[in-house]
Amino acid sequence: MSSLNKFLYKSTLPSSLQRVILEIMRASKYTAHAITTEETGKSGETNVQGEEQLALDMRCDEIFCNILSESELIASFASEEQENEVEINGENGKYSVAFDPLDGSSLLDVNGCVGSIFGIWEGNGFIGKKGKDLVASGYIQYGPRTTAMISFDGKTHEFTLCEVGEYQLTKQNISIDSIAKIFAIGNLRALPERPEYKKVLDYFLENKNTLRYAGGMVPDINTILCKENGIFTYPSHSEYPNGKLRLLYECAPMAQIMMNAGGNATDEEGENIEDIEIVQLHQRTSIILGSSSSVDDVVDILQKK
Ligand code: AHM
Ligand code: MG
Repeated sequence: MSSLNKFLYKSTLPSSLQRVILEIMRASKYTAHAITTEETGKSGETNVQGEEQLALDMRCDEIFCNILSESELIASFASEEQENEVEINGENGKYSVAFDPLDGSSLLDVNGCVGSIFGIWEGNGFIGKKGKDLVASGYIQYGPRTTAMISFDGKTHEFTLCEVGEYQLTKQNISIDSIAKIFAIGNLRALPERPEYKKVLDYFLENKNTLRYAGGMVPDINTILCKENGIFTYPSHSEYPNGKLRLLYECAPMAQIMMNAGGNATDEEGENIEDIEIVQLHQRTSIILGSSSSVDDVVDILQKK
């Protein structure tokens, strides 16, 4: 067994990037504690996207912001909970970090799994960058256990938070099959207006695929990586004409994590998520992600209409 610290130390990552990853993982420990111990009620505030914020959305955002603000390595950060990016050391910093401090918070009141997602880019700021420019990415799942998938250098690894408060390596070089047996089909509200999405559902049913849908992007994608096959779909519809999930905070990091495990991630038109340019901090995209050959099949069905 190797601790995250030792694993990073033995990697080829620059020590500055190792330190940024460790700072994010430090924030995740406070976040895990806050989720287990603090109130799950509403805050009375709404975020930039007009969504009602829970007190924990704000608390977890504060944890990430406070920890990243202390680091001399951070040029800027951007949070899904905030309208604008925050410059910390500007051009004197080395990395910019985008994060969703508490993804899937609508699952908190039912004690469902939630997560944090992050992506690290070199330099100052995010606009004009792409998912393929990420130097590291990851997510943390706060479930019965706290686990993390961290991706860099073309590989994705799982770590588990142990009793003594240290992340230990639990799975190295995750690799998923090209054909999905598990499916997580999001946004079924699109079905009445998108018959081609109904065909995607029929395709999974006809292939006798197994439904595993948690309703949170982190646990749904974590299932695919842990079971080493599967597909997650979240297409657009009239309520979310460009899809619901955000490119910067959710889809670009998740795409890198999945691609580094041998999977694929595209939008519903088949464009690679990692090739989509970030033109706005809160830009949304549709996403089809997971076992590569199944991603191709779903895009084909959606495109034939
Ligand atoms: P959030 O960032 O506001 O929590 O929204 C993202 C979440 C994802 O975790 C999940 O896949 C999706 O929203 C589910 O949304 P819905 O239940 O509206 O289909
Ligand atoms: Mg989110």
